[in-house]
Amino acid sequence: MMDDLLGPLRGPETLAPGAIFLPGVAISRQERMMVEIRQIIASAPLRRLSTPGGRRFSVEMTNCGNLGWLSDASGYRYESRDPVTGALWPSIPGGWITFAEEMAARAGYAAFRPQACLINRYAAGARMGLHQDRDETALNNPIVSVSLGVGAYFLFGGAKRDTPVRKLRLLSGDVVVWGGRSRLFYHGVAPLPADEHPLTGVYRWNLTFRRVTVPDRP
Ligand code: MD3
Ligand code: FE
Repeated sequence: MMDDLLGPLRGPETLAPGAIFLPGVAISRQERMMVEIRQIIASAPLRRLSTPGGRRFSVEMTNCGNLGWLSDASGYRYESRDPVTGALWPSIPGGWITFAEEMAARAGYAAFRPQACLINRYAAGARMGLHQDRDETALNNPIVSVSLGVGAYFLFGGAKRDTPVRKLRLLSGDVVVWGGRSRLFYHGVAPLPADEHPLTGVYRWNLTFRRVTVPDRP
């Protein structure tokens, strides 16, 4: 077996109830995705947001989609316009939507239709502290995460802040679908190592596809 060269086999794996790890499934699309990211950030520039408490995120962020995630002194929320430009957020590229929907379907969430894509960029030392994603009303929908570029350690805990965290190495092209009972689990990202990747140079990018609102019922 070639296992000794490739390391442990990386296949679909359930990390926690409702959380499915799909290693490498975006590799064939990652180059095109980076081209599309560059187009998006040309109209919705990356920025370091402020927390409601007045600290700044070390991660640079922007959004595409009908809604974008924001944080400032007024709190965390989703809005349809970019406060930097005053314009609507750029559209989510069509290929990203079908890909995110297919990944969600593979994890058992066939009805997932994303409205927002948060784009995070990590340079060396950038991190994301332990938090829950709870600014979405549509909490019965999963979040689909795609990692690109430099590898990072993702930290995932449980339903309470003091649940011990497990570490998961996320490499370029890895996808994780977080839904069901893990949707409100605490999670974060350890400081990015000073490293390089041929696709992205010194950076790690993460895309998270999100359903924010519950569809209206007739
Ligand atoms: C687990 N981003 O933007 S994505 C975030 O790599 C965020 O940039 C990280 O956490 C990153 O909010 C991790 C994976 C992720 C996203 C949402 C989750 C994991 C999750 C929601 C619940 C549990
Ligand atoms: Fe998060």
